[in-house]
Amino acid sequence: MIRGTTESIRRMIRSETFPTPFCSGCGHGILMGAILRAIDELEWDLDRMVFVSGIGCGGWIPSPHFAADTLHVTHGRPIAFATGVKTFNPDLNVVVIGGDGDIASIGGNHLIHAARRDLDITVICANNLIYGMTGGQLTPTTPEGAYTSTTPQGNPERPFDLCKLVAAAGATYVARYSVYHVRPLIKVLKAALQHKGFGFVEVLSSCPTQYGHRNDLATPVQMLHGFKETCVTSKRAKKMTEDELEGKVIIGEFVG
Ligand SMILES: Cc1ncc(C[n+]2csc(CCOP(=O)(O)OP(=O)(O)O)c2C)c(N)n1
Ligand SMILES: [Mg+2]
Repeated sequence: MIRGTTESIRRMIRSETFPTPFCSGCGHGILMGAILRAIDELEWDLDRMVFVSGIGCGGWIPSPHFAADTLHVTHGRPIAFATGVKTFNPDLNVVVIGGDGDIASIGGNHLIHAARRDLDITVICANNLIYGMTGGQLTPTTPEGAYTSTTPQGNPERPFDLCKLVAAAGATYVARYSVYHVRPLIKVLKAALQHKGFGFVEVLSSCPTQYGHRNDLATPVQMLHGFKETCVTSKRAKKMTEDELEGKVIIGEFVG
């Protein structure tokens, strides 16, 4: 098997599950491809991996698409289930993939305590800034002022910076990129998978259907362009003033 080819990626997908349930322009498909490419480049055996996801569009990324053992569990509880899987089977590579609601809203407490324990799992948060699957309600990561189905006059709340949150809680590998930044994203996914301890990757993902069309980013291209404009690397951010950083999202490897 030659790695990095369409064939080597296809063997990791249950073909009967395609096409995916994602809307056109959804970034979760790009993230799905990046995760599979990371595993392919590492030459890891899917039989030694378990993927755990909760309810939400982000939860569809591994389940039922990955040709591996997948647990599709209660909304907000994938890290709790993953804790059990890893504790009982310490030799398996356990990967949680879920949305910002799943991981950081209803599942927020599991997130910080798994980070505090430095549990040896990888958590990939597909952050589309919204509850995508249930109609576009705000989440703890929705930017201040953003329009959602439950904040028609703009979000009055301050969002979590998930990377700062898990780093403060004790995570030993932390990184963030968007689905626009595919090559560096694959690189940090590989690092997080290989990391011994709690590895966290936040991935800004596009949701033109529920988020974009309410926030002047109605097309898939506008959403990706938005990530290109909004994201600044941690290296560049160091040279920017607080005013210049207003409204920007810092990307890169923060811990590890
Ligand atoms: C215990 C429980 N609470 C609420 C719901 C309803 N629910 C299902 S998915 C979801 C939010 C999905 O948002 P997110 O996790 O960000 O994933 P996305 O669809 O945006 O990828 C909610 C509130 C549920 N299924 N179970
Ligand atoms: Mg979401």
